[in-house]
Amino acid sequence: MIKNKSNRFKGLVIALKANFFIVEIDKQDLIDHSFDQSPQKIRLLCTRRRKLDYQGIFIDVGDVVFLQDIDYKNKRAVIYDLQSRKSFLKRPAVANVSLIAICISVEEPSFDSEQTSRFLITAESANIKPIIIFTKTDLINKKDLNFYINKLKLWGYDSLPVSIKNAQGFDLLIEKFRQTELTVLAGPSGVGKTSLINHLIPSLSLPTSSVSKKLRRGIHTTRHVELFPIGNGSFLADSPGFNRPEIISDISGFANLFPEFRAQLIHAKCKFRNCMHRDEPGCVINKDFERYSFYRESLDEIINSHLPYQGD
Ligand SMILES: Nc1nc2c(ncn2[C@@H]2O[C@H](COP(=O)(O)OP(=O)(O)OP(=O)(O)O)[C@@H](O)[C@H]2O)c(=O)[nH]1
Ligand SMILES: [Mg+2]
Ligand SMILES: [Zn+2]
Repeated sequence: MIKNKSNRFKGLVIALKANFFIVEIDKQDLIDHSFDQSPQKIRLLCTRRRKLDYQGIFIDVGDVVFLQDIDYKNKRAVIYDLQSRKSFLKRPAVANVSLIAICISVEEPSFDSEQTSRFLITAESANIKPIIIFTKTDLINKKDLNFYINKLKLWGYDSLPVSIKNAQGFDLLIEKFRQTELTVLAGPSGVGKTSLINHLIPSLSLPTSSVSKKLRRGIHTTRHVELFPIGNGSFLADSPGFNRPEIISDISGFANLFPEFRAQLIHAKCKFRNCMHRDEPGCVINKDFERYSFYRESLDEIINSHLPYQGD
C-alpha cells in the first residue's frame, strides 16, 4: 500500500471512460518513489465509492479527487472524496477551469454572431474568463480577419488568430496555455479544436474529420472531454463541439454577463436597482451597440423559460 506525505492521496481526473475515471497522480507525492523508474506521473483506472453517489456528489474531468485502495501493480484505485471546485463549467462539463478558449472560424464553418455570443455567455455565467481563438485564418484574407478581431474588441474580448496550415500564432498560444492551470477549448463542431491540440502537442494524433460539404458544419468528431498536459504543469482540454449553447442565467444578473453593460454601469446607475435596461424610466444605458438586440432576444428567452406553464 502506497501512502502519500499527508496521508491523503490526491489525483486529477483526466477523462471519464464508461463507469471509470482515469486519474493522474504525481509520484512526487509518494513517501518512497525510489521503487521504480517509470515516469513521474502515473495514471490509474478508478471507480468511486458508492457513498459519493448517495451524497449526490458527481465527479467530472478536471476534478481533484482523493484516492484509497491503491493497487499500484494493476494501476487501480478507488475515489473516496472530492476537493471543492474553484469553478465548474456545465457544457462541456469540466471542473476547475481557469480559462475558456472559444474557438471560432470565419469560414468552414462560417462565423455566426449569435452562436459566438452564446459561447461567451456560457463562460461569463460560469464566471470563467473567455478568450476567442480565430481558427483557420489561412482561409480568409487579412482585411476580413481584422474585421472580426475588431468586432470582438467592440464586444469587449481579445482574440488570437491561428492556422495549422501556415503554423501561425502558436508561440503566443503555447505561452498563454502554459501560464494557465486548465484551459478548455470549446466552440462549434468542425472549427479545428482537436486539430489545434494535435498541432500544439505533436506526440498526439487525435482523430479529426473534415467539415460536411453539404451542411458546411462539423460532424461531431470528438465525443468526450479529455485533459492533455501542455507543459509547466498546465493542462489543455479538448471538448466535443456543439452548435447552440443554451443560455442559463437569472434575469437580474443577465446584463452583467456583457462587457458592454459592465463598462457603462461602472460610471452610472439606473434609477431602479433591478432595471433590465429595456424601456424603464431612468435607464442610463446607451443601447447603441451591436449586441443589444441579442441581449433583448436572450432576455425574452430567459423570461419565457421562467414563466409558469399556461397550457391545459
Ligand atoms: N484550412 C484549415 N483547416 C483546418 C485548420 N484547422 C483544422 N482544420 C480542418 O478542419 C476540420 C475539422 O477539424 P477538427 O479538429 O476535427 O474540428 P473540431 O473543432 O475538433 O470538431 P469536433 O470534434 O466535431 O468538435 C479538419 O478537416 C481539419 O483538418 C486550419 O487551420 N486551416
Ligand atoms: Mg474535435
Ligand atoms: Zn437600465
